[in-house]
Amino acid sequence: MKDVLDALKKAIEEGQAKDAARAVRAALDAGAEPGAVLRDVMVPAMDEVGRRYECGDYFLPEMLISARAMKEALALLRPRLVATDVKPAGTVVAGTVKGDLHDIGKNLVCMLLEGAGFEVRDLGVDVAPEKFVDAVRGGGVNLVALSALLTTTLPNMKVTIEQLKAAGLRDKVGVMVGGAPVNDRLATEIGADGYAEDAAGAVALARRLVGVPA
Ligand code: B1M
Repeated sequence: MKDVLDALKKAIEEGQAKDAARAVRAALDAGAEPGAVLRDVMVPAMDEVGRRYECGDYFLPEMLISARAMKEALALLRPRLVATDVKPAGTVVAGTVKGDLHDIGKNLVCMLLEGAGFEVRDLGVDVAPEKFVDAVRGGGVNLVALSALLTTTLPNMKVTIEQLKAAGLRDKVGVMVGGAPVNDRLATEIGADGYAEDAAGAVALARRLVGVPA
């Protein structure tokens, strides 16, 4: 099993999508637990890609092909992560904020929320505040989940919350925020209802915000 998981990590780090897919299938066939594969192998592989980018070993194209490999591997885990017989817990409108194209973490949060019984309306990436407002105005929404990976796009979380307020909708929904540069303090400062560090934490937070027992 260790060889398979090492091969998966290497394939994501080096952007070999086919090898990554092959390794995920092999790991699942050998009985690996999908959550552990994600947490212990795939997420650290993307962290390593970020580290290589930061120190100048990788450039944008390498980051991009690693992201593609990660997404292919994630697609194979998806059926296992979202398999659920949990009662509907509420509806979440999710998206990566305006100016930000990072969606792997947001997709993961959406998958685990679905797996926990939430209906998820994923608005995608580079989502303008008005789009979040329109989605909430449409009705039936309990939570808004905002993701941001860039320090430069963090302010758009605040703008989105302010636009919800201006539209008179802020009190009707819980707002949760997350992404690598986000923290508890920022969440409080911008008027969000909570911050989660990772996708599993996002599920726990979402349950708390809608009053569903963990
Ligand atoms: Co970008 N990028 N990137 N990038 N990229 C980072 C984020 C960076 C940290 C890399 C680095 O320098 N080390 C850096 C940001 C620095 C900063 O602002 N602090 C960076 C940069 C600078 C950039 C560009 C500006 C580069 C450039 O153009 N010069 C550019 C910006 C483009 C844009 O968005 N406008 C850019 C582009 C890209 C790609 C397109 C090539 C690609 C994204 C592809 C895609 O997502 N479809 C990419 C990638 C892959 C990364 C890294 C390497 C990996 C991100 C990732 O997918 N991680 C990243 C470095 C890193 O994070 N270590 C980096 C895996 C994922 C599972 O984790 O997304 O953190 P993460 O999600 C976690 C938690 O954060 C949390 O749960 C998730 C699962 O546990 N979470 C939430 C996320 N959202 C949440 C919401 C919640 C709760 C929890 O509630 C609502």
